[in-house]
Amino acid sequence: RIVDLVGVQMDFGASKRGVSMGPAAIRYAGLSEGLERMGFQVENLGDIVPLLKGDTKPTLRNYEQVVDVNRRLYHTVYQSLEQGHFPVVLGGDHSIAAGSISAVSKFYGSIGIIWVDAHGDWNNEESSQTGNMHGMPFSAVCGYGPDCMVDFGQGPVFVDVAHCVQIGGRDIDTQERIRMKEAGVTIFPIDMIDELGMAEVMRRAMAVAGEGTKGIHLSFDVDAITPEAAPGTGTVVHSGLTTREAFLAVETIARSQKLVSMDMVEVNPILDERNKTGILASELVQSALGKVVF
Ligand code: DIR
Ligand code: MN
Ligand code: MN
Ligand code: MN
Repeated sequence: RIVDLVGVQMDFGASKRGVSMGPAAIRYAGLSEGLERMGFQVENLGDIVPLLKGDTKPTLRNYEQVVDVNRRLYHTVYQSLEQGHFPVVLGGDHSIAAGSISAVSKFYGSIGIIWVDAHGDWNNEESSQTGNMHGMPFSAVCGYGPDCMVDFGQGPVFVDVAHCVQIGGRDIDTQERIRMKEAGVTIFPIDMIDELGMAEVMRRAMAVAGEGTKGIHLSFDVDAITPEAAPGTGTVVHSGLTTREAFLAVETIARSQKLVSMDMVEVNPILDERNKTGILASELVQSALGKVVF
């Protein structure tokens, strides 16, 4: 099986700079080597680099650079899938999930999404308090806007919210929460993980995302994990997933054999401690692809 690694040096979707160096940090942590030890053939597609300048507006900050990168990522991921490869997208801020998921959804027609994140990423240009586009991709890929993030002239195929799961949420904006509930996303916020345990949450999540779909896309924002374990990210939120809960989540997805693509995003090396978060991200990708503990 061939894994395509594509980095996206994007930080224009976030308020803090530096998450653009995330792909390098995850690569330095030994991701290719680890995947090769697991028996994968790894094709390194290099990094997508944003335009130096572009248009912006208060409700969609740096939208021209964000849209341009997503359009290029869309084509890269689509080509990867056409070749029968497994695309792994390394961020970069989370706005890039719009391009990667658009490609997976267009290719398969019907997919499920598992979105692991402290945030909902379910804003659009009206509901967002910041205009930061990394807070919008989940909404965009499900057809709730902003459409510019997912419409590259290909005829976007939106993901059915009936197969979408949010895991680890604990910092959701007021309007965003209303929009998520109205849309009908299945949500396992952090307090529900406390109560049910991650094993049960993942059993339920796999049923929602996996049953009746051709495959699952995992979009993993490292800020889902508690800041003590993952300090290298731009919008830390206290009391998040433990590392073991995070590994249980991705190991469960791996065992299902339904994973067809993934993003690992929001690793910011400027804010990290000796690449702790980059190393964790690299390990989580390997586990999502089936690395076993014993
Ligand atoms: C906030 C923060 N909900 C926003 N979002 C994210 O700007 O829309 N932070 N994704 O990582
Ligand atoms: Mn996110
Ligand atoms: Mn987040
Ligand atoms: Mn269905």
